[in-house]
Amino acid sequence: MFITFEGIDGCGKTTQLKLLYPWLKEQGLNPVITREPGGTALGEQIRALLLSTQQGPQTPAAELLLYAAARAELVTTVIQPALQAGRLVIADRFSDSTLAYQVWGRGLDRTWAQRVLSGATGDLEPDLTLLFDLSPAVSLARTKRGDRLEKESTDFFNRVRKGYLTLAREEKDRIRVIDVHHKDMAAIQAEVREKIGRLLIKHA
Ligand code: Z5A
Repeated sequence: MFITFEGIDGCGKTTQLKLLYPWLKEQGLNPVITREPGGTALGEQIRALLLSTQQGPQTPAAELLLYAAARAELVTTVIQPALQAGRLVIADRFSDSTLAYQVWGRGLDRTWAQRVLSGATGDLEPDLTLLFDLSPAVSLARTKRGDRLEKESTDFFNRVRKGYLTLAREEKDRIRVIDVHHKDMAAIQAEVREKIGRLLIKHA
């Protein structure tokens, strides 16, 4: 099974993934946890480039292709082997990030982006995506706003959020939205466990 966590910067998804891990171990699972961009030696180098304020890509197309290159490496060398071995894989970001950030955020053509992603992932789709929905007004106050993406404007993050919510409307079965406004970490974690627990029971 393949699960992804998505949302704008500062939405709390990485915190939730850390809280989830011991619970999954208690359930007898030994999940593979990964993040994007990154998760492989090449991916971590691409990540450094993408987040660098000095060496990062100058064009949206180059940006998208770098995310896609990191993902191709991750899918082939980490995610698919783990899935084939029957492991649960959870990724902090996957293809929905590219659609939300590079298509809605940067304005790239969706059809082209989807063709590139299809080639990079071999059409791998998550079984479940948890979208942590938070307004940029709240999330950006939580981030350090130091890396290249974090320096983007509130308008940019509003477009990214709109992209995510559009994707969630289009794919109601796969993408489950968790509204994280005015909720503490424990309350959000209870929702995460409930949604993942259902999927685990369905696939037991
Ligand atoms: N990107 C892209 O453009 N295209 C792509 O295809 C992909 C990615 C894959 C990766 O940066 C950047 O690349 C990202 C999208 C873009 N850029 N942006 N902007 P990253 O990996 O460094 O970062 P990230 O994934 O965006 O976020 P993160 O650092 O992992 O943060 P988070 O998961 O969103 O949030 P967090 O670290 O769990 O929490 C943030 C803070 O809020 C932290 O201090 C927590 O203690 C606090 N927090 C968490 N939950 C709560 C609640 N409930 N209440 C109050 N405070 C909370």
